[in-house]
Amino acid sequence: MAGKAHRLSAEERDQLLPNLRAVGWNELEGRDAIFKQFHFKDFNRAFGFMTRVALQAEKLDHHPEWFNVYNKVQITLSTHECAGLSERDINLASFIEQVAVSMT
Ligand code: H2B
Repeated sequence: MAGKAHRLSAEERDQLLPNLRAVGWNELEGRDAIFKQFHFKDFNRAFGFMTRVALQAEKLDHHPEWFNVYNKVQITLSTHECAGLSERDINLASFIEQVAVSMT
């Protein structure tokens, strides 16, 4: 991972978050993180999605917080290194969206 993560500035948020908001990502209350819940047809789809995200997360060395029950996957993204939202979260969320679209 090149460079140190920094918390996104207000200007960076204005620029980077609208696209993610438009597809259902929201900022958490009381914590500098973004959240989205996904629904799939069944557990196989949900876990296939998680597997693809997991491999990319490991490659990026940037990992989601997530919770799965059957066909539901809840994901929270935040960067421990800067205790808040960084560009790494935006990039991982964009990747997650691509995978989700291909799994539905
Ligand atoms: N994931 C997330 N979400 N934030 C981090 O700061 C982070 C991570 N740091 N995965 C990585 C691993 C770090 O612990 C290693 C040592 O680079």
